[in-house]
Amino acid sequence: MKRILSGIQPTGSLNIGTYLGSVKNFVKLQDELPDYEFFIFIADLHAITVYKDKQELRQLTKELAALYIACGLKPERVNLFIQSEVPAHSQMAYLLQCNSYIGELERMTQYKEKSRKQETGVTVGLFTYPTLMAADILLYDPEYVPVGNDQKQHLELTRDIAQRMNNKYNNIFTVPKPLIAEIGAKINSLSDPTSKMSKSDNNLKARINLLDPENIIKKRIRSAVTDSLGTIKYDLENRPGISNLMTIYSVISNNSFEEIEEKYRGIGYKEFKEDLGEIVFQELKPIQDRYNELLNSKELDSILDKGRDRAFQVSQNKLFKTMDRIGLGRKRK
Ligand code: ATP
Ligand code: LTN
Repeated sequence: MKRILSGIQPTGSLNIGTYLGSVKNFVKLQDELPDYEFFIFIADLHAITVYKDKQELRQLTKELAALYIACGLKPERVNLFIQSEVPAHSQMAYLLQCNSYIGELERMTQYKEKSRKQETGVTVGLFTYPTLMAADILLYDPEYVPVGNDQKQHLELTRDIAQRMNNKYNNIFTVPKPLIAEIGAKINSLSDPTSKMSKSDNNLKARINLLDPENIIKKRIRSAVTDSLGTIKYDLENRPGISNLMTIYSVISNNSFEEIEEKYRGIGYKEFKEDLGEIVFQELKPIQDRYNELLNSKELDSILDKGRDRAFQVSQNKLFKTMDRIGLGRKRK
């Protein structure tokens, strides 16, 4: 069966950037592509590349799993699991590290940015992170990997490693393709609309979390940075603030930019922002209700058990096959 796989890091609560750029796309795909098997996992091993408090890491991991289901992932369609519960991920990462070059990892933009921002020591894990991500992917032979734009480079590296190993060891891996949502692929920060809305940004005003209450949602939109022109017009390069808000509007309401411009002709930011606050709240309300029901339920645990078991089966198989091709251990019958 053909497969689709993606991962998300438990580095902070889910915000509308990740939701609109990634989760929503996933929810759509599970229905649009009935003959694919889906895997989605919480990448907790990725999260510890920088120090995380133990309790917080556990809490966020569970919260994310519950939120994914609350956002509409169907457990009968998607294998949802926690990365660290499936040991083949770290084992495969080592095998891939022995087939990757320091130079290519040094070129990764995310590594360069994150290591620059890092005040204390930069860990080896942060540096080898893309090889763990490549392992996450190659273990499952997915045809597609839905990611945001920022992960494209990591996916290209994954493809390079796969091709390199396929040449050396006689076609072990499916070479995966990125699946980038056309619109909503990038939602930017509400306070600095030229950079990505990120869950690890220290500035709370920069984002709206899926679990934020109504008054905070509306307040964040009201105080979002725009410009002094006061017209509702999409122009990403020159007017990133209003264009970002229009992107959010468009992805949720399914209106095109032209339709939004038409609707708000002669109307200022204040009214547009009021409407957008309401639209975002209405989108998030049912998600929050379902989340509260799920968080400490047996249902969530059994979904994660089922996901882990299926992931274990597929990944362990692939790991053994790869070890065999490389010549590690005794030959398996
Ligand atoms: P961090 O701040 O820790 O880097 P993040 O907010 O970028 O985290 P991830 O867990 O790295 O979130 O991302 C999960 C998925 O959602 C990825 O595919 C990523 O590209 C996508 N994504 C994250 N933030 C956005 C955003 N603002 N707009 C669109 N897609 C996003
Ligand atoms: N690195 C990704 C999260 C991630 C992922 C993956 C995405 C880890 N492993 C495998 C797709 C496939 C991120 O930071 N968004």
